[in-house]
Amino acid sequence: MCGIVGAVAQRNIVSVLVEGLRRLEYRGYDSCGVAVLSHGEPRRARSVSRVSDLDAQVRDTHLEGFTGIAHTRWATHGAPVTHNAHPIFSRDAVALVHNGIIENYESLREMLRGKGYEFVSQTDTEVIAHLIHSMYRGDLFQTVREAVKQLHGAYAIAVIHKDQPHTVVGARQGSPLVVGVGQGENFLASDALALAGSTDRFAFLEEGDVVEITLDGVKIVDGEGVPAQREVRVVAAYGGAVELGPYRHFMQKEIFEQPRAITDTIPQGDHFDASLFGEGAADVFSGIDSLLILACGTSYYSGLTAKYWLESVAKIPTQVEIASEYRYRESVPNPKALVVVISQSGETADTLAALKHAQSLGHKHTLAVCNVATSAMVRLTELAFLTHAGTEIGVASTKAFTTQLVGLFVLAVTLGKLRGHVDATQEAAYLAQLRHLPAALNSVLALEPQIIAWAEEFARKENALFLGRGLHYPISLEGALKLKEISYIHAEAYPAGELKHGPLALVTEAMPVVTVAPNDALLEKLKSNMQEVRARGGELYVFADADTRIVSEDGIHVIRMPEHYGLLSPILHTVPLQLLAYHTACARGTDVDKPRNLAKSVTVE
Ligand code: HGA
Repeated sequence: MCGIVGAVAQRNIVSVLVEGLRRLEYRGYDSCGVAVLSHGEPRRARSVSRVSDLDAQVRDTHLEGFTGIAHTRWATHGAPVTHNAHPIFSRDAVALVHNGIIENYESLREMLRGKGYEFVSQTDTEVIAHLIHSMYRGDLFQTVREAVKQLHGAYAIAVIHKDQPHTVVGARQGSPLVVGVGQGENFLASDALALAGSTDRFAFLEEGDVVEITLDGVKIVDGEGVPAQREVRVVAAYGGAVELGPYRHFMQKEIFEQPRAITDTIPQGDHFDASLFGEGAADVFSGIDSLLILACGTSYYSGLTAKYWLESVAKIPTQVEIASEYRYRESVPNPKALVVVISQSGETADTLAALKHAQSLGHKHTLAVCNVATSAMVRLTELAFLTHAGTEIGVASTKAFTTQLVGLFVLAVTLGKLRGHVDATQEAAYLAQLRHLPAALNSVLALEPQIIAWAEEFARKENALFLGRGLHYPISLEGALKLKEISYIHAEAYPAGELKHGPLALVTEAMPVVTVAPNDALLEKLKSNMQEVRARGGELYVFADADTRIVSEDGIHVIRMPEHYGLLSPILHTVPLQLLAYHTACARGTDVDKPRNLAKSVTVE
């Protein structure tokens, strides 16, 4: 989703800004741009192509300046065309970049038109630029503080004014923005990754903050206008994570990184302990009577999987809800419920809003399962479990999902122990299974050549059904999501028992049916469902545990998974579905890491 970079320095910062955009490319975007103050005037370059094209433009036009802002745009208001690309100008004095959505932009536009401002884009963003221009009286920081009071909606902005050559002003409400602290130079960015190579010291802005960066200073006021200090933290190890190495795409690299990511996420020590979730977790856990999990997309599916674990291992009632639905519906709050929010980035706008909504309803106990320690979500929740997936660049989530599952399994066992449902022998067995998981994953990854052969066939299809039962139903949902996200094949997932209640009508020889078939208590039921498909001429592609005795025959293709892996089996069964989607997309020649219309950090509603 949109990425923002800003810089004030005593050197030409165009290359820093463009490199920052390159590092934010993984978030997904459809156009990009950069503006600098050059000899007292804002100058810009914009592109509806890639950042590499923008880079060529700035070199060709010798765009140079010591103060500037840059942006990758994922259009919400107005098509992805050059005149809508940011930075947006107001009367050649103000240049502004924006991440988010201004909900009252229509009334502001009317008001500003009344003052003689001409609108040249279809963006909601343009009202902010003109508003700041109209209110400017010589102090950009003060102007932005006043102007943002009139905005409804979500924003992170960075803005420059031609009369203040060594100043960038930023503000955030609902969208992320960090300050990068340098020596004699300072930066703003949507996330710290953008500034790798320029600084490793960051201050994370709070909701409502307005910030001014100059050559030698950073000034922050909070939403009430009160001067604020935000702790400056060293955030290291961002540098090399964005290298592709020997892989063809980041998604492939990230699929193969899962054994390592899971090893790093599995807690050390011989016990599942509440302290893994933060200080005071034991007290919180002993006072709760249920869980409410809120998430979006792939993270929602990890929540759905966790519901099975939490109810079977910890015997604690668990509700899982899509964050964007929860935040707008009237629900009945239960102050004794633990609210669990799940997000790779910790900045997912809908999940953040759902968390705040839950808090406003009186939910005191909150836990984030998240991959970014410095994210808004981790800062807003009482407790946190950090996954150690490392930077995930591919838009389609892989290692973030499986490490979330590890975190949620640890939560289920920890709660089970505290509630007296997991004894020491069980605990040791769960821990041993977790520790063996990376090795088991390696043997699943070794199935890649067989999956490539299937992918060649899938690439010619336009529809696919995915079936799973019980714990593996959410995994079939995740498999269908992966396939549609990156190969653009229409895919739907069903709990296999639902087949006869509708989707069976779709089954013909043209409809491949992918089946997740672990050797669990539901295997015999699943086999019956498979027969229902075969009887209608449907072609089955089955990921079957080796001990299921499901064999390949006419119309049934089988890839053998390692032995059944008990409660952790969903983590293993996810991986071949990721590989199937990946290789199908490769065979169709899609832009695997940046699928059309999608973005990585979904920081708008
Ligand atoms: N609403 C603005 C910015 C969109 C955005 O933040 N995307 O991530 C626009 O459409 O230009």
